[in-house]
Amino acid sequence: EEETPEYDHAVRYRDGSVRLRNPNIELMDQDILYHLALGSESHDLVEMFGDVKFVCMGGTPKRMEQFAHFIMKEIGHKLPAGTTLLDISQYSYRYSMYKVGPVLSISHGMGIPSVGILLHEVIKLMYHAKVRDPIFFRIGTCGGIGLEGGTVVISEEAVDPVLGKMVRRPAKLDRQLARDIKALAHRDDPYDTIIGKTMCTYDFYEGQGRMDGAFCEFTENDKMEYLNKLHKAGVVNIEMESLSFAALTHHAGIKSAVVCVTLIDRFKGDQVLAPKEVLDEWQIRPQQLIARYITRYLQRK
Ligand code: R2B
Ligand code: URA
Repeated sequence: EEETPEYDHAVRYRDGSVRLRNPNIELMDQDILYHLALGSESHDLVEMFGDVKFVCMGGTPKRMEQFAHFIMKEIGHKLPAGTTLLDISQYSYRYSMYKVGPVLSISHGMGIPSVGILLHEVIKLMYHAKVRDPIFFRIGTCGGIGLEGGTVVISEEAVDPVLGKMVRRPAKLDRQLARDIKALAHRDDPYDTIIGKTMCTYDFYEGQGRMDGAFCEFTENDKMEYLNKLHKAGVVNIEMESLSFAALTHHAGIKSAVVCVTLIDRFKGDQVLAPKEVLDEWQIRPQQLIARYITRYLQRK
């Protein structure tokens, strides 16, 4: 078997398939992936998911359903005659999951706990299905700091706000993957695609220095000082999942990237004011970039 350069016996088997750092799992008679509505005994996970290579996650079920249709077109995948795309996890009533050939498209909800629960189960799914060297992407939205709305940001790392100070946790994203994705931005795209630091928060309102929540205990000055401090520290965008996304995929030895489009420049306001059609158009941008990556990858094979 060929070894990948990042081969690590703690997190990979020799053939590159995902290994769990939890000895309890293989001792269990069955493993129920509760929030995915799947189980290791009730389903043939190798048969269903063994060919997966890319796991793409984003906040909403609708966007991830759209991405599934989009990537199907992009990679020229055909569903078996008489079938339609179905939400594999529909009976979990929590997350939605679509499979298009080697691509999984899954909604993760909002915030670190939600994406964290999902990642535990998806990483276990990779293990049960014996998936080799999967690559995980988060394709999402964010607030920009000094960036025009519609800018695409590829995270170079995720940082954590702790009492206004930024604390670095081992939340590593794959820098080479970030550069490879960046290289796929088209020169004539009518928006910027940049690499930068992403701050991950536990709240959308006060947690991101917004003054338009149900409460606000700080002044406009405090807010501007806060945003300036972030800007100076090199933070270009704020969202709510990158930290656990980076930490958990890294801990599992899985390559990952976070690509988000900015919906607003936080130096200019708090409310997301762009019309729905504009927001929809913006949200396709990270999807297009990742679709280019996946398409290239599959053509290389
Ligand atoms: C971006 O958008 C959501 C909040 O509106 C949150 O999930 C995030 O990270
Ligand atoms: N998502 C966030 O977390 N923050 C924003 O400002 C916009 C989208």
